[in-house]
Amino acid sequence: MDLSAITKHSALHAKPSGLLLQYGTAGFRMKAEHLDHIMFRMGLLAVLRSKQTKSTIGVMVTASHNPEEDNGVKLVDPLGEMLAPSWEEHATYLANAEEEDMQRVLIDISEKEAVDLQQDAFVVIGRDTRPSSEKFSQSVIDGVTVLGGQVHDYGLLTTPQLHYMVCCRNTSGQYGMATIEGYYQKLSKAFVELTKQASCSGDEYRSLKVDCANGIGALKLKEMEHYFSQGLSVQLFNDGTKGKLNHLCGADFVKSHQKPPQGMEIKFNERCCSFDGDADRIVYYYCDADGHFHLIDGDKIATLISSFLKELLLEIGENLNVGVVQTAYANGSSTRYLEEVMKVPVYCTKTGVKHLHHKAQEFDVGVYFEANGHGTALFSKAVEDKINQLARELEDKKGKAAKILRNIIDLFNQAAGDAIADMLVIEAILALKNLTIQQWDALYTDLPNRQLKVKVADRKVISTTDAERQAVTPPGLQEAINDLVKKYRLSRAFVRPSGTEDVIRVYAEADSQESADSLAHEVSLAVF
Ligand code: 16G
Ligand code: ZN
Repeated sequence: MDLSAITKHSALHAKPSGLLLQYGTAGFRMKAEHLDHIMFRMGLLAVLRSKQTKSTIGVMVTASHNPEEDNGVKLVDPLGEMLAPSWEEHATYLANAEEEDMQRVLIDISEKEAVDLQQDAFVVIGRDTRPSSEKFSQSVIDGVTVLGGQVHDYGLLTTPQLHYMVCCRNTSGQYGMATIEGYYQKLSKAFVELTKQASCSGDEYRSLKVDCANGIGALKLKEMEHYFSQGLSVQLFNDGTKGKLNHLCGADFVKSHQKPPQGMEIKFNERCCSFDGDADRIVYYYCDADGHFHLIDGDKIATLISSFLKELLLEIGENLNVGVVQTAYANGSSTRYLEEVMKVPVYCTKTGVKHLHHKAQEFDVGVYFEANGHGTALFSKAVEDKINQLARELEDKKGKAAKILRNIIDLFNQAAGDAIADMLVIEAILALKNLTIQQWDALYTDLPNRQLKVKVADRKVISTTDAERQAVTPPGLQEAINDLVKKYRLSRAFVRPSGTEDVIRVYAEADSQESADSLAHEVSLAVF
């Protein structure tokens, strides 16, 4: 380690004194003006992680669905997963080191993790379309190079595309080619093959309106569109040419306001979807004959996907364990439908993609989605091998199901939830199953629900257990919630400290909107 070079460069990315930040659920995220030192330091940390794992590490500069003025950064681990929890702690430790302590902290982390400093390091970088992102990726590069790491800067990418690149690079190309072209070709080939097998090729399956949140999803979908246009034509809205990133549009806006994004007119029967600002989340929606808006969230996406997969797996006759992973925010109707009608086991984890992803890895086929539209499906190596073999060897009904599965597996981004990949999976399933968006929506009826934020002096006074469904502290809070819940029918409520904002989140559901609203309100009063 050239310690004097580190000191010199670190001073060029000086930490505002007294600023303490934490590597949260999705990395560091806040107002862009305070983040330059974090970018430089995450470049340094990525080098240490790369040396330790002897693998390529990714750094993504994005603040997802946050306003344009914010930014953020997260590290991507070797197989395209989120950074390991012990390294999240190192990230926080390094981020908060005072200038004069930088060398000591770097040495500390290296010693704790037995990093061989002589080892080569390779870091790949991606960024979203925020005005601050380009400069920030330069700061990351500065951090990587000062520690002697090599860099490949992919420039503008969606978050899941960067996860894909990291995964490809560390699996000797087995997962795909680590280029944007490789990504487009892998997904489009699978999608076009699938849509060719769909018996219905009526016009209603051919077009989709996409709200791109004025973000990176628009650029990438425009680049990719002609690769899959044989199977689907997309009409892009909020493509970043006029509006502001995530402003009154995008998956987060549509899900939390339960209304259409600005800048998109929806006619009866039109199928629409929204991405978030870095294109790792997707929700669908439509308007019925009376002009009422209907949201199809991550829970219903998980239901569509898992029932489709279950059916195909039954056809190939393999006894595989399929599991669905949700969080406490999953609508009670979705959980009931999955368990009672579809007979698939459902598991609940804490909020945050890494928890769901980790749980889903335990199954032969694990489908995970947060209600907010973040999710994907994971297939074990043994299952993939088996399906490949059946697809190669059989020409009968079983072989046909295996071929569909083969393509569906290729279409999912197994490294991370991916709005583009999920969109193509959903479009392929609807076409193959000959389902309209209304029929999909009618699988079950969501229980009315309400989410509220409560500002408190210290959100840490609330701690939870049982995948955030039960409050442990402060004493008496859970009992109070239990009493409130008893007053309503089909009701459920929980509180949890947010991992991304300084607030407490309250969730309630019940048999009517009025009940859900008043239960949420009463629970929020109990928090004080
Ligand atoms: C982050 C998470 C998202 C989660 C959200 C919850 C990732 C990549 N993103 O955005 O999955 O739903 O945080 O935020 O893990 P909250 O803790 O503020 O409710
Ligand atoms: Zn996102």
